[in-house]
Amino acid sequence: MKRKTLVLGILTMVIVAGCSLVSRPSQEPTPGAAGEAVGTGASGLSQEAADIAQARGLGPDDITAALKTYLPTGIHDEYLIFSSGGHSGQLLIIGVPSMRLLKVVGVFTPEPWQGWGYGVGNDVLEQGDVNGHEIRWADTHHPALSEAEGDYDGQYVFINDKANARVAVIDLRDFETKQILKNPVALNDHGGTMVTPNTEYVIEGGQYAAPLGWEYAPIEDYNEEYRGMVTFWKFNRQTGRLEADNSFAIELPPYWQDICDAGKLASEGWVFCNSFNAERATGGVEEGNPPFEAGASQGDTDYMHIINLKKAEETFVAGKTIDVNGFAVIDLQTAVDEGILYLTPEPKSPHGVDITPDGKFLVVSGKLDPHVTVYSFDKIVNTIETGQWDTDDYGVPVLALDDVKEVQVELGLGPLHTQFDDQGYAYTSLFLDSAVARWTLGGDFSDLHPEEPWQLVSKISVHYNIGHLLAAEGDTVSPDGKYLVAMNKWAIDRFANVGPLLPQNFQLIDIDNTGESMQLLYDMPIGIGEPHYAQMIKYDKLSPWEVYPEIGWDPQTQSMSQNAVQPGEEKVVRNGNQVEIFMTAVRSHFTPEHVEIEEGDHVVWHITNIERAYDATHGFSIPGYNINVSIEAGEAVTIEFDADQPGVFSYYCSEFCSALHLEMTGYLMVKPSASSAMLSQ
Ligand code: RUQ
Ligand code: CUA
Repeated sequence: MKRKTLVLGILTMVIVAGCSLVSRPSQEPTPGAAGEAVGTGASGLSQEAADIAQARGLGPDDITAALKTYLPTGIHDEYLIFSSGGHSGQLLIIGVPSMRLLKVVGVFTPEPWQGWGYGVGNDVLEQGDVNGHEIRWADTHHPALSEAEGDYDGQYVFINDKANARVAVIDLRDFETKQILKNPVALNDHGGTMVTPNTEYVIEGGQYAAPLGWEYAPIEDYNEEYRGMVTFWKFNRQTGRLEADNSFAIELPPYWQDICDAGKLASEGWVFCNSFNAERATGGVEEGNPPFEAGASQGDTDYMHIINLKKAEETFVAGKTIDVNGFAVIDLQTAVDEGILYLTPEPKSPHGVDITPDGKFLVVSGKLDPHVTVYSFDKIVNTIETGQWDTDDYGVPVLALDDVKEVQVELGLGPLHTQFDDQGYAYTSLFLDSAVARWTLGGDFSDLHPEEPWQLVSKISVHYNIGHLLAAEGDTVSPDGKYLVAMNKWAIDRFANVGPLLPQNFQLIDIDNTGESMQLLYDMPIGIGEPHYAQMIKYDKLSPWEVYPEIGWDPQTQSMSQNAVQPGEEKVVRNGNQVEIFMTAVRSHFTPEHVEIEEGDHVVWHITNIERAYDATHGFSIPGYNINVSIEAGEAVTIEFDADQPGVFSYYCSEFCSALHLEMTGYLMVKPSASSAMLSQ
């Protein structure tokens, strides 16, 4: 009974406090949800809640955690996570603090609900083909929200495909993929995508060295013929497209460049990438050579790459480039001669570079070193100015670690990635420890916290094997603090067993209570591929459309479609064996409902959803022809196919749009051609 009273008291306290946790959008919760419960029925509800708490053995922390993530119906999340969908080739959108999955955006991979690859988006997917090979999966790693002055601006998000070195552009007005580009220089990437502070460029760093343009060269020629790269894709904010003609790559030594970050504020105009095979190990364990894992980690240090992007841009504009597969590349010698590229040692198989919010310090974690190494951008620039350095085998300047290092901070085992909050703390994922370390920044951040600078403050356990972490706007010039998500690779015992392939585990952590310990709030299983990185943006920075701006809108051009069909203009037009169908969709019918064509016709089918109501989406599917599209209010789509199967095909609306949704159907009648009619007799 005593415990019950305690729980009850805390429950009431946190219920009241909890109301201020989440900023509420304009609409009110539906009656009977939290608003009423707190005001009137508190004692009755709390008694029931206390019973539940007792039955489940929930302590005060559990109850607080539950309340911090609970959102009554109709209440929106304060933040959205844009997460890599891993192998699914998609982009996941998740609300915070509720951790509700809101959408899975089809990017590199067909997505049936959105019709992505089943009638629409095919052109975009084809842009990602490699030498004419259809690639319809992707290993997505790092989404990057577009930025203005180093802050997320909520307009676009980019994401890379590590497996095939591709980048994609998603427009956040309608959350649809607009462009996929295959990197012409490399077959795989990893250090993409990251953006420069005003999204002038989208960065795509390479990974496993190979001859540029994926030419052949024997592995014995590794040092001479194999190369790394980093690509700078020019982004045009007006058109919402990356412009290959205004983009360029830099040839790099074959050190296996890994993850990059763009300088900001103090370091704007520079880009930093770590690498993890300065040893230039070439593997071949079957021939008695050390395996890659040993060969690539035998040295004490690898190389951070320091790139002067301003100078690289000038060099590109001056035309001092070579051509690889039709793409401009600054070769390694030019990069050295023009003062574009510098290296500096970084300890023990590092993974990523993360720049502090003021742009003054760079944090690198060695996976096999219990420290993070903090570099001073000032010291880097000063050292470059002195001209005092050694060079590597390719003549690239190597700045001495002692000249550019600020400090090393011991955090724990297997440090990987670092993010920041608004209180002068950094957070680093510890893969081997399965923990997140909170530590203090120095420099101007020292004033923000009571502790000594550059010091481990606390740790929280996560479950298990954390890869990336993300804090709210935690890689921008103005992080929000509040929430952090641990992107755990392993889940082991956290969820019901669903067989040997387990979901990953996203764990939401409250980091708002600085001074006290971080609190684990919620476990979210991710059962659709292995996400790598994600970013968290304040929801009110986004302004997505509710319906497309005009009836007959083409999402690919974000303008009125030439093929828009207005009500009353529906028709079927034949021109030789080319048949063009102009159709409208509205609750609860398609016009026309009969389409009669001939086997062998080439069909171009335009459909406009003429609705103006929020959420009034119609689907359109034709059996046997692998067609299913989603047509949102105002949208105009065009589908093309060859009518190579005679018969009667009932097309129908595949989105439950109305009470008479089942009646939203029609018949496509494909008359057998004379020859197939003969055959069937
Ligand atoms: S990652 S293994 Cu730690 Cu960003 Cu791709
Ligand atoms: Cu339209 Cu169902």
